[in-house]
Amino acid sequence: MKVEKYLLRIIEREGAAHLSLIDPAKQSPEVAGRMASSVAEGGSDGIMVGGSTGAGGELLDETVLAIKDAVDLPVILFPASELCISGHADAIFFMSMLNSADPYYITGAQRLGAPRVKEFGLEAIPMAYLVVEPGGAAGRVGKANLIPRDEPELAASYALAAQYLGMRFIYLEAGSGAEAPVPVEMVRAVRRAVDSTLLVGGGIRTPEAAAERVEAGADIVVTGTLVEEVKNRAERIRGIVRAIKSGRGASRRRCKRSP
Ligand code: 1GP
Repeated sequence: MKVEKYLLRIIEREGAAHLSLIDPAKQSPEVAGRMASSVAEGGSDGIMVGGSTGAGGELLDETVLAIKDAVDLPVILFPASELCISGHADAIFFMSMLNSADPYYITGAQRLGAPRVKEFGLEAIPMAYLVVEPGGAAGRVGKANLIPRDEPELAASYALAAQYLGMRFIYLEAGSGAEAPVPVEMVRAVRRAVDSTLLVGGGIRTPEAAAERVEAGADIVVTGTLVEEVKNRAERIRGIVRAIKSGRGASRRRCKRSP
């Protein structure tokens, strides 16, 4: 089954999905494989591989292969540039940072990477990447005109533009390790504006924070820093997964999407 369809099916049946982010630059492929096993044990629905450091080449290939050896979950590339593409992954978030000040991050890297995506036969999932304050490394590297935390309607306008441009997924990113995740009010404003599949990530560390954002309309919660924690990794992920799949979010999505 295609990865996009797999994710949509989980969202429809379980109310929301959880993705774990592994940055290939932060550990050996072998350790990445072990991390993947414990997030799978915690109930994560898939693994995103990438990071602002832009690891590519052999390290990326070996990391993807180690993860695929360790778990039966889809591996989705989350590339910082055209150099971060591996033919061993199952899919790629083919993303454009719509609020970047640098055209390279909007269409430049995409132009350079597209032929490789085709050559590898990767499933490309079109995604708008919107970076919200504080933005972290993603905001700095991508030269983002950060969306202020108190301007939910600005995020909603970008999201609507993304939908009209044909992007089926929209990622609201506060930056890895952000002190506070994307505000709930902003998630709600974006959900009101679009029907797209909505991802939220950056600074989500607790089941409550994750569940609040799903209740506000997020379809997919992404956690990265939590995955890097050595202690109780599976339990911490399990707490988040349970919270997003059992709350009001679950019934909300089921009601909205059932025929
Ligand atoms: C970063 O949104 C992701 O792109 C994950 O953020 O590391 O804070 O979970 P965290």
